[in-house]
Amino acid sequence: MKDELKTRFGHTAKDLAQDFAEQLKYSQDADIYHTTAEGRYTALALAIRDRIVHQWNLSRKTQRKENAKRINYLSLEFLMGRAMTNNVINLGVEDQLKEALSSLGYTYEELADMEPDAGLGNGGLGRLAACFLDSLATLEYPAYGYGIRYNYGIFRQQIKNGWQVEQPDNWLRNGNPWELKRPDVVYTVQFGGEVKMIREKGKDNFKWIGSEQVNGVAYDTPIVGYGCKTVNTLRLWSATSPEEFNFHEFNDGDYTEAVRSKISAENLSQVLYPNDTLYMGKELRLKQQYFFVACSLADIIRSFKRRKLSWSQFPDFAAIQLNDTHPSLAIPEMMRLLLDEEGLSWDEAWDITVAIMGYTNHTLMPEALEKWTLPMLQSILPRHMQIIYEINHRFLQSAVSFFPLQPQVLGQISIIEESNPKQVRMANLAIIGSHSTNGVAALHSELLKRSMFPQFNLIYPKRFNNKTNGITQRRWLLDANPRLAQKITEAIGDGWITDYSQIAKLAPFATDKAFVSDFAKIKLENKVKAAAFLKKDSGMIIDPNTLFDVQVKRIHEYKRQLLNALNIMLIYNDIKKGGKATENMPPMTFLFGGKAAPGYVNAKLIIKLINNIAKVINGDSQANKLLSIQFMPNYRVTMAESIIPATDLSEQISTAGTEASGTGNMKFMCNGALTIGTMDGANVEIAEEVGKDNMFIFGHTEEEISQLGKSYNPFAWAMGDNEIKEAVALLSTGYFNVNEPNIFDPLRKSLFEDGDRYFHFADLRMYADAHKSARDLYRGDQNEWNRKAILNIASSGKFSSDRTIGEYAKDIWALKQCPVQRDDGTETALQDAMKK
Ligand code: KUQ
Repeated sequence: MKDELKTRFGHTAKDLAQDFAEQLKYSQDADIYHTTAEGRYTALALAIRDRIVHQWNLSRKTQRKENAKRINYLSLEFLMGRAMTNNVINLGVEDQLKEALSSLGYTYEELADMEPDAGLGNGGLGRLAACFLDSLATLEYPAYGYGIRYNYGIFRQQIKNGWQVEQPDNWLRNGNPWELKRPDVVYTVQFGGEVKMIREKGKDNFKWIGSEQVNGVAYDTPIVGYGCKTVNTLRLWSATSPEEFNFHEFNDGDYTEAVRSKISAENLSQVLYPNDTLYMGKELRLKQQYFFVACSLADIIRSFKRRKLSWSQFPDFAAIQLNDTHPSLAIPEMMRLLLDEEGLSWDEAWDITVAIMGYTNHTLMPEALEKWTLPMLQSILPRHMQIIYEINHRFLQSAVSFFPLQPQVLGQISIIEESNPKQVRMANLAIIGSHSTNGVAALHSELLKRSMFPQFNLIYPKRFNNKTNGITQRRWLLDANPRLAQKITEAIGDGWITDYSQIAKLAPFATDKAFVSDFAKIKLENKVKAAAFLKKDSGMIIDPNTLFDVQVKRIHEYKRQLLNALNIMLIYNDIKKGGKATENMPPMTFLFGGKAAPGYVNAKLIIKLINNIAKVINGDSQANKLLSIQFMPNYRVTMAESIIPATDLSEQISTAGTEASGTGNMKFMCNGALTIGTMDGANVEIAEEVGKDNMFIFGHTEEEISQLGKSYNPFAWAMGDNEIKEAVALLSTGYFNVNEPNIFDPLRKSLFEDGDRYFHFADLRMYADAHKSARDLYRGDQNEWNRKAILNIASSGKFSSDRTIGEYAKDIWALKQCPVQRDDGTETALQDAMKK
């Protein structure tokens, strides 16, 4: 019998076809001719997952055996997108799989296209976490990502009459074949109640007795490193009601109350808050934060305790990185666990906490700063509030010597803001309670020290550091742009896939006739593919034989989609007048994409304005020969993978000093788009790498903006330039909203009456001129354009998240790589089954 059992898990096309067919038959109860598209996708995903699980197990065992330190990346967002194509590439079975499926009469792309995006994030911050997981696994660092398994991710965006309409994103509707529920990994989290002091052995002990309990159950998703050696874990918590709690009320006869509290517990992990760079002090959000922090720390501590070491060694085995302040309750929670549960002294607990925690700041925007009102924190987390007070007390005492006789400075750096009601400043807590505070690009990190936290920098000069963001070249080039990836590999070998600094070897090919012409051909093919994607996705029709000018990112005033829109008005006006600025213009398609926070009125108005401009211009038989304006509904990771490789001109035009880093800028760069942008965020470093001559840099620098400051008069800037004046008149006179009077008044008001906070008019002339030089170059010298595009790719080596993660590992986490042997599990699947 033993010998007759056939093993699975092989990697030939035949093995894969066999397993796919078996999954269809046994997990979907269908044969290959009678099944739904969803069923085929799920069957294929399960067949692939089977090939990952053994290596996953082996990775865990190896990391444990080697006593390896592990990084625990705490993030309220992981914007993963699709898993299938990424996993297939990293497993190294793409060719075999295509063959297997075609032998059964299916196409791989068709099945892969059935997968919904895992949209558990808003924008750059969540996608950064996803890129980091890919790099951590590929570089073989032991790592867990911890977050929330939201039942609903970022909303699906529809456009109706030009307005954004939000639809729920029920991404788990058909189940999720990539995750494994771990019913045995479950922790109980409490809220509310009160803190009792119990005196024991001459020591005060605090006992927190909550009034509400919620269970967190782990759902694990494997994170496959390229080459499938290390497979790490993304562990997401789902909230359920604790059994006992229900039974209690059930037995009291209050069935409805039991059901109600069960539902209320489950509310916690229902939905991702759709605000990007915008803080809203909602109680449910605070509970989400504590819920996932408490489950994650309990899990990290359980895993440390298995090693049976002393607490002082804890920081040698675990590092915790806080992705923004969203998980900053980890600091008081760690203190609570070490003090109240483990009985350590304050000083012991504090040293451990500070040594383990690292904090990444992602923004300077004041409206994103998290400040919980003290009464809310107090009522939901009474013990944490006590601990925060004690942390603050000790901190302020130690800070006095830095600022003698300056009580107002102490007031600024205090964790507690003496407002009414009082507020708890989570960023201050995060800086004080961690050994490292990093920004996400050089300029941003400088500004953190210089303008946002100068006093903290004085107290803790060694804590502040920079970790310039990066992106994974495996998803954003190898996976998203396979034809270009293939060309690059033919030119310089495939070392760039895991060592992206090697992309520099591409530089000489910028003037290689054959390579340049292949590059141009691939760009056009990608445009044709992107056009087909958009046609299918939203019925949109665009012409691949035009310059693709793309601005895709969250809609936010500081990102200045409005600047782009104003420039389009200038261009339009010039075309109508037969002016000079457009006389030799190449035909262009302006593509916009991005979601607005549902409560952000001006962001939603910007979407409406773009759509109205599109309607007028696309319907104007004179203008539409040269101009097509498109708003692509429901921008998401999967759309980015299609549109970015097709882009000629990448719009990165935020007001200098406002975009912490940007990561879309890097994705465009490595796919051979030229950047038109300001000296903001990582654009500064992109300019350093590729040279300003190979970009279209414009606008006031951060210094110049801050010098303009209060004396800035947008009206004078706008009216002093005749063409801008005419374009503005289009907006003011309602040219784009003849049937909807006054709807854009709030935008006009923000520009002219409220002082144009983001300096649109200070930069518009320079932007228009830079844009014209881009158009001229594209029209006039395709070879030169392509040379610059290829130089951009060749200069993008710095912007791999592999580089970023290497720096975090060395400077912040003291983390070592832990190599895992590759083993396809062909034999052990059977051996394990017979082990018992
Ligand atoms: C804030 N802050 C609250 C959700 C997201 C937030 C809720 O992080 C990117 C940067 C980018 C920055 C973004 C960010 N998201 C900051 C946020 O705006 O510039 O590239 C990753 O660091």
